[in-house]
Amino acid sequence: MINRSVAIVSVPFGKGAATSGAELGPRHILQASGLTRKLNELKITYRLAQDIHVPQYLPPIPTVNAKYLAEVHAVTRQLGDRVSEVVAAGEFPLVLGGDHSISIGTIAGLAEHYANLGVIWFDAHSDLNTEDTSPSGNIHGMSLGVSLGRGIPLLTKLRGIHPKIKPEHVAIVGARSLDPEEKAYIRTLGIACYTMHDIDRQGIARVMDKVIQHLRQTTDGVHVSFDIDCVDPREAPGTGTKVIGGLSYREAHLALELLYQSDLVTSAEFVEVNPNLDRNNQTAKLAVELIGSLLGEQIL
Ligand code: 5AB
Ligand code: MN
Ligand code: MN
Ligand code: MN
Repeated sequence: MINRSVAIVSVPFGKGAATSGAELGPRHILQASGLTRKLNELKITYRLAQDIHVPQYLPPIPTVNAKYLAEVHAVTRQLGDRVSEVVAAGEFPLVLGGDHSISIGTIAGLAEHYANLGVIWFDAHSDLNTEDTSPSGNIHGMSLGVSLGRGIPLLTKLRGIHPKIKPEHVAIVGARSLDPEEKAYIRTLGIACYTMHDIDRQGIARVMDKVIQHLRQTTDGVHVSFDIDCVDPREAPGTGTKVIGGLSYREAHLALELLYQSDLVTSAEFVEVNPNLDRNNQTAKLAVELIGSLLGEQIL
């Protein structure tokens, strides 16, 4: 996978989340925590694509229960265009968030190139709410649902492909905080959801082997959507929706190392790093290390 050149797309947007600060994520991951230094060490060629422009003010779009819909729409529409261009140029898109609502744009751009896109959703949550089921109205809790064609039409119809992905091509890894309607939806659609219980019981290596084996047989590309809150808050304190009992430092690395070895991954995004809540840049540094593992860094 890393015989391709990487195009880094920064998305300084945080209005899809309840706590502001995720908009500072890309800058901290790139500057303070040295992502480009890491890529140089790994001898990976890369370029910084133009940042996504985040509008200061947009007239609100009336909604039932979706905060900052106009802003999320403007950002995800642009991001879809950008990601699609990157793939068309033969590059590997590496998207830096930003809150997890941006995934709507990333996946919209990818869907144009992959009819059967696989998505590995590393997250403490499942992000399958709709306006009607969301307890918060925050769109970062709806983004996987939107990509599956569920929810706000303005977002589900982005770039005219509907739905972008199929439930049988999704694997959620690290879940431990699901809302009642999310659970029901996962069960009804039979979405593969490897909870922390499954990881405790089977081990992360076996879980990842299953995910890889399944997606290898059924998909034509695999996107890794990595919400840093899948990692335990002890290792990743700098994020807005922390849930105890997450992936350990080594489990997170091993999962991504195994994905590198699988040679399946065709794009990735790292989201929900919030520097305002971080301690000594610990979480941004972790994100850089994890990107390293996904792109081929090895201990020996
Ligand atoms: B994140 C919650 N399910 O919908 C909601 O961090 C949390 O992108 C969503 O995974 C968390 O508000 C969204 C309670
Ligand atoms: Mn998320
Ligand atoms: Mn989450
Ligand atoms: Mn979060």
